[in-house]
Amino acid sequence: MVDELRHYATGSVIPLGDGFTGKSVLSRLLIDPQLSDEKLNNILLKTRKSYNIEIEFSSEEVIVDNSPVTSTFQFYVFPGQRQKISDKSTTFDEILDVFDCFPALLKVSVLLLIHDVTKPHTLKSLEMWLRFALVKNWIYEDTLIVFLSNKIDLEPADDTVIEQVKEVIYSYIEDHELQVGKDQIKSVKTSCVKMVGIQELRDMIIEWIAKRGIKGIGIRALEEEIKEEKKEN
Ligand SMILES: Nc1nc2c(ncn2[C@@H]2O[C@H](COP(=O)(O)OP(=O)(O)OP(=O)(O)O)[C@@H](O)[C@H]2O)c(=O)[nH]1
Ligand SMILES: [Mg+2]
Repeated sequence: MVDELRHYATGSVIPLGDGFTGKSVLSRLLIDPQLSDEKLNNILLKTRKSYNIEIEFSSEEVIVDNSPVTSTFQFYVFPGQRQKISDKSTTFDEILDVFDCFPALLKVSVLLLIHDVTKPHTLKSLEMWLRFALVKNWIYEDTLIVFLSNKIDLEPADDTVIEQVKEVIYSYIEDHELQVGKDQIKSVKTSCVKMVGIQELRDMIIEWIAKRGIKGIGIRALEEEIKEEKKEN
């Protein structure tokens, strides 16, 4: 009886990358990929540089092993800047300090490493971002790592570079003796302007969290379980 009822899985998603690579815009599109052209233009034009944490979430039902699972992903988007630009501006490290003990940030289900294909320095700094995630112990055996080449409407992404980056990510994983397989390191090419790769990435995240996220069962299922336990005793 309980098996027939809905199960739930949740997971946190953290996009990491330099400022202006597209973390905020991408996260907003992943939450709602079926948006109108007008809403898309608004998001592209009106998203401002982040100076605080941005939290977004979305749920979708998927079938896992013939059972429905409600997969909920929560985005925690930080500012990309690590250097102080002015007295009033806040940095990644300052914002993270405030949220450091937040339970959802103790284990990250999906880590998005994002770079802007038109700016080679944003690719180089991904090693720094990955090291940061490792130091924080965000990566564990149920983490999916996705390397994102964003803004491909402006320049094509280089497949050779993508494969090399995935190898580098894996070598870090091996050095830290983490139980993360090579198949847990993926890549997606995206364009927020042309809405390329967004649905693919969303499906990847939803499915991963449904299968490997933090499991729970709904209130109805819990009630049903308690009733069955009472009957048995
Ligand atoms: N051409 C193009 N522009 C994009 C794309 N994705 C994002 N942008 C633009 O890039 C700029 C930066 O995007 P944001 O999402 O604010 O970048 P961010 O990584 O959150 O930046 P910080 O908040 O400073 O860390 C915005 O002007 C976006 O409209 C894309 O795929 N193609
Ligand atoms: Mg931002």
